Amino acid sequence: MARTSAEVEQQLSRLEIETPSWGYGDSGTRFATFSQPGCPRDPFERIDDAAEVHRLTAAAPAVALHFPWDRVDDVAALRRHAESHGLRIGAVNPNLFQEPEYKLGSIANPDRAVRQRAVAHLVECVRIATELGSTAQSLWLADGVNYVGQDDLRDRRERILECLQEVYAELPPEQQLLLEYKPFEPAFYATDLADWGSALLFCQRLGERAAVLVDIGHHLHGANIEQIVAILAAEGRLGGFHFNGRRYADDDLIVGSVNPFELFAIFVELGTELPRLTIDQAHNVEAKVEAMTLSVVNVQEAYAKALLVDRDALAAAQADGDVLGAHELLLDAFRRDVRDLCGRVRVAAGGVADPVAALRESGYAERIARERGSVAAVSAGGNG
Ligand code: AOS
Ligand code: ZN
Ligand code: ZN
Ligand code: ZN
Repeated sequence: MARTSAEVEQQLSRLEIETPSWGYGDSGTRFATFSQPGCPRDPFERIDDAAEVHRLTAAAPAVALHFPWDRVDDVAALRRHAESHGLRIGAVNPNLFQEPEYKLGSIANPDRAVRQRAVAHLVECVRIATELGSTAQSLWLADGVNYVGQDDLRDRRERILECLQEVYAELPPEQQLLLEYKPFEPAFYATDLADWGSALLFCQRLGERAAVLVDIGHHLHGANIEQIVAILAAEGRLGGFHFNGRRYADDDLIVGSVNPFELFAIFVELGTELPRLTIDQAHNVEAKVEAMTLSVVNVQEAYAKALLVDRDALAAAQADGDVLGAHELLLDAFRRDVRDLCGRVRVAAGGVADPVAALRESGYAERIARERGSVAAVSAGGNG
């Protein structure tokens, strides 16, 4: 039987999405960064923006942080600030890509001293996460090589494994180690953690609390992300998502803006066993808080539609070999208009029916622009 509306609403009200602190700051391409008025000036203001998204959607109670970008003298104050806004700290994201000494890699670097400093940063992030009450280290490695023969691919794997083992040994029991893969960029010939398989192999070598993080934009064209989800979930190694929209590569656009059917299919695959769901977007030209709000709404709608799938009928159609009958059950759910249903869930949880409209009416963007001012010019390319 299909779930009733009330059952769907009940399940949907448990959906929790993390928004990324870095998604509220200015970001750009390698060509330019267009600074927006009201751009948060520090981690506290980034948390304020995350709080606004949660106030409207009632589904974004956690904020993922990035170090050193979110570094402050008093880490406990950051936690208190988040909690005073009804938020908790989500995953901690160490930075292994910005130091000039990482030119040839961080934990895959041929130079042992560089690897040791990278590990020291990772261990420091474990300590920061503990202080913040965070339950995950979320690692993305920019490590890779640009040319055939540039470095020994097997040695690089060994170096990574050794370093990750050191970090894993430092993890307190409540923290997971999430490994994010990406096929290319910034390296163009061989990325050390290029796909879900490479990430999974490392996780299996590390231990039970290591799991794979799937970023929607980190796949080659035609990749079947929902099947990757099925495999990782079946292996107990699906650590979570970085949600965003992509058409070409790591575009980091609004979730569901390019391929809402894929997002829906991912939620169908997940069922009600949801892993950590984080948004990872870089807003270059769109209004940031609004973009993040719309992403949360799009995720809610995709999940609501997936919850409407008649699972019993689907299982029966699949068992009968009813190819299009099964497919049509998914289409039926995908075509449902769930906007009112999602609005009711948000209102019941203390949010609003139409978050994007409410955000515009509230004048939040104008207020932060007034209070925080603006960095007028176009600056050199920032990080996405
Ligand atoms: C990079 O492409 C990734 O998606 C990472 O998740 C990255 O760490 C994130 O954008 C924050 O820097
Ligand atoms: Zn605040
Ligand atoms: Zn990501
Ligand atoms: Zn990315």
